Amino acid sequence: ERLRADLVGARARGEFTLVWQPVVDLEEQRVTGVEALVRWQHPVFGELEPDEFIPIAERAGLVGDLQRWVLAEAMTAAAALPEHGAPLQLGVNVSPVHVASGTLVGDVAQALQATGFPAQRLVVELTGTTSPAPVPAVAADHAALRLMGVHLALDDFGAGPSSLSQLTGTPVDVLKLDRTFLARVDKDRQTRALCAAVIGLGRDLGIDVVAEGVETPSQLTALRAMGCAYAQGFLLSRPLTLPALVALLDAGA
Ligand code: G
Ligand code: G
Ligand code: NA
Repeated sequence: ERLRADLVGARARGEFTLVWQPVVDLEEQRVTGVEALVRWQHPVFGELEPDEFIPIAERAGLVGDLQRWVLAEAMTAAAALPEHGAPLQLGVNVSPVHVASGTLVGDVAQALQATGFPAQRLVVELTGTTSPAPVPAVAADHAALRLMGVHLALDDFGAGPSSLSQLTGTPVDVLKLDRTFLARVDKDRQTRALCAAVIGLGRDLGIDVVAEGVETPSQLTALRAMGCAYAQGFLLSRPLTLPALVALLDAGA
């Protein structure tokens, strides 16, 4: 298929780019982190979103190569971001297929070493929605990453096959509350109760909770009322180009 063939040389041709979405501390009202999101500038089809090409890369055995580029590029760029206050945390998404391939730990270690980026500022975001049941090798990977000082986040928490049992394996540092909950957090009691429960669980377990996909002021109000510490979403900021992110940080966000 066309995209699959084009993916093979895309990295070498410099067609991948990153955009950056701020993570906001709701109490301090400032940006404390950024999530790096990959884009593919396809020569014919224009900008493609990861949902359109990560699955193809996974099936073609190319996701490790793509991910190594993302890790190095994200850390290089994040290391050079302006600091106003505490250094930003950097979130990088990893594909479950990459985790299962067994090279993730080595790839992260290599990128940390090559870029000099502090492991403590890296947050590896693991998607639960597509991952198979965690196998021991995967749990060992997670433990190895944490030993290196890297933080782990469970992405899209609460959606798909993600489950509470994920919290009994390797400790995680961050739960990212899936944006499908946010869409209704200010609309119905059941959703509000679920969000409050996840936020409370995070507090009890010492895990930071980030609400994803905040789009309206009323959603933000509901989250604040529940004591949610961090949020991400179009209301706070869309994913930005690097220059736009730098401008936002310099403006004292
Ligand atoms: O903005 P958005 O279309 O970027 O992202 C869609 C999905 O693609 C998200 O669920 C995100 O987790 C995933 N994604 C974004 N960037 C990367 C990446 O660098 N690697 C992997 N494996 N997934 C990513
Ligand atoms: O968490 P994941 O890595 O699954 O999320 C990243 C994806 O979510 C990207 O596609 C990004 O563009 C998208 N996204 C970020 N904020 C919002 C939002 O407020 N609303 C919606 N619908 N999507 C968002
Ligand atoms: Na993510």
